[in-house]
Amino acid sequence: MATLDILTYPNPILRHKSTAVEEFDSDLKETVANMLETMYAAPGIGLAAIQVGIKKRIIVIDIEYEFDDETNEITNKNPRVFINPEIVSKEGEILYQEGCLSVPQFYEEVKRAGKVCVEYFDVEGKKHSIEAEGLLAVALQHEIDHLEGRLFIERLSFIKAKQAKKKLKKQSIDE
Ligand code: QAP
Ligand code: CO
Repeated sequence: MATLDILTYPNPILRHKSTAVEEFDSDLKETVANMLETMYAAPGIGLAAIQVGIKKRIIVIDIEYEFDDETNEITNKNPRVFINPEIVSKEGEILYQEGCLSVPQFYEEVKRAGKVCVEYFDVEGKKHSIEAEGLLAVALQHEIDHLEGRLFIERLSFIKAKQAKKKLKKQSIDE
């Protein structure tokens, strides 16, 4: 296993549309394992393959794990893997303060569907569907956006998007 480098805004690769996984082989399992390791190391709660430069429709999410300050170890891991995910229905609304490992140090509220039904495959190629609400629904929509080359800063209101671009531009000059 290895941690991978995370691409950051404004890297144009983050704009690419990812393509479907067709072979559920050992390469896929290795990619998933590396993505999980990268997410936990960051630390983050979600990661799409394109964020580590892999143009495949693969997402990992863990919204449950905690960090134990005494042992310096991650506990209560609940890694979720979604291959070729598809939102088949959405309803309601949720406003959530989002961040992104590819847009470090920047957080802003985004409005999304409050509840989604997502069909996906596991690493073995078996099909599943999940109904998600709250944080998991937000995470799924945020990560599925990455597969389409879309970042959460494009989902902000026009005025907030402008402020965000200005701030991010300044950050990349300053650093
Ligand atoms: C996407 O985001 C997400 O700026 C995952 O300096 C966002 O893991 C899912 C992070 C909101 C659900 C709700 C961001 C870490 C992590 C930063 C992340 C940073 C360090 C973001
Ligand atoms: Co993101």
